[in-house]
Amino acid sequence: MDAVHTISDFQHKIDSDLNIEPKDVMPDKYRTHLIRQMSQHAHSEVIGMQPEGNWITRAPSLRAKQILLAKIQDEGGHGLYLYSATETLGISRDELIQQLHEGKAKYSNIFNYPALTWADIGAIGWLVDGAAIVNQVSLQRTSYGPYARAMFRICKEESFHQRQGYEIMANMMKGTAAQREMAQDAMNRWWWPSLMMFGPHDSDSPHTGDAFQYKIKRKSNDELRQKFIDKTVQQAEVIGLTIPDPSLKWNEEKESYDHGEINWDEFKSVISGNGPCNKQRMDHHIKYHQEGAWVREAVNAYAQRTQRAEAN
Ligand code: FAQ
Repeated sequence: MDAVHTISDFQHKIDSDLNIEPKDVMPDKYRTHLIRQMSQHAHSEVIGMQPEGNWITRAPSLRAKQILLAKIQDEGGHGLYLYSATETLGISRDELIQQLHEGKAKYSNIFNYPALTWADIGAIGWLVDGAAIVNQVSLQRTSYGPYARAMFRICKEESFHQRQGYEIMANMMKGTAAQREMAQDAMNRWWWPSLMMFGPHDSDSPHTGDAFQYKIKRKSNDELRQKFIDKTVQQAEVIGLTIPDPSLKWNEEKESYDHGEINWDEFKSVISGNGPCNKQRMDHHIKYHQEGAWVREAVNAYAQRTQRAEAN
C-alpha cells in the first residue's frame, strides 16, 4: 500500500498487518504512545551501559575485556538506532534527553541496581539481555516500521550478549567454591529485577490496551515474562544454578512454570526514582552530557558549513 493520507488508511494498514511509516498520517495517540515507549527504550540502552562500564577496567582477562567493551559499545549503538527511529516521529533527540534529565521519561528499572562483582556481568548478559531479547523479538512485529526494523538489528547483537553472559556464569560454576558462590549470589540479586523488566501484570498495565489496539505490542507483559522464565529455568539447571524462588514449580497442565509473587512495591519504588542507583545513573548521564556539549556544537557547525558549501 502507498503512503497513508487519512486516518482510515492508517486503520486499514494496521488491520492488514502492514507497517506504518514516518510520513503516514497517524492518530496523535499512536504517535505519542510510540514516542513514550521508544524513547524509554533508547534511554534504557544508553543508561544500561553504566553498570557494565563499571567493570571494563577490572575484567579478569584481555579476552573478557574485549568482549565487554564490544558489548557496551553495541548497547550505545542500540540507543542511537532507537533515538533516530524516535526522531522520525517528529521529536528531536535534544527534547528526548531533556525529558530524561527532568525525570519525565523513564528507563528500565533494571539499570538502577549495582554491578557488584564480575559474576554480575555474567548475570546482566544472561538474564538482562535474555529478558530484553524475549521482549524485542516480539517487537520485531510491532506496527511502526522504523521500530520493527531496529529490533531486527538489535536482536542479532543481543543474542551474542546473552550467550557471552551465560558463558561467564557457566565458567564460574565450573570454578572454585568461592566462584560458584559468587555466581549464585549474582543470580539471587538479578533474578527478580529481571522479571520486573517486563512491566506490571497485564491487569495493572495502563498502556497495554492501546498497545494491542495499535499492534505496537504483540504479546503482553505477562506472556513475555512467562516465556522468559520457562526458557531460563532450564538454562540455570544445566549449569547448576538455583532460581531464588521457592514457589517455582513446573505446571504440567499449563506446560510452563508457576512462580512466586514479584515485589511490586520494590518495582514502583525503583521506577519512581528511589532504587539503589537512580541518582548515580542520572548524575552520571547529566555530567557527561554537559561535558560533551562541545562535540555536539562542533558537529552542528560542521554540518552548517557543509550545507553552505553545497548551496554555493
Ligand atoms: N522499567 O503500561 P505498562 C535492554 C512503566 S533494553 C521502568 O505495562 P508499557 C538492553 C511504563 O513505562 C530494556 N518502567 O507500559 C540492555 C509505564 O510508565 P509511563 C528496555 C517500566 O509501555 C541490556 C508504567 O510502568 N526495553 O535491557 C518498566 O505498555 C543490557 C506502566 O507500564 C524496552 O524498553 C520497567 N521495566 O510496557 C542494555 C522494551 N515496565 O511510561 C544494556 C520496549 C513498565 O506511563 C545492558 N518497551 N514500566 O510513565 C516495552 O516493551 C514496554 O514499554 C514495557 C512496558 C514492556 C517495558
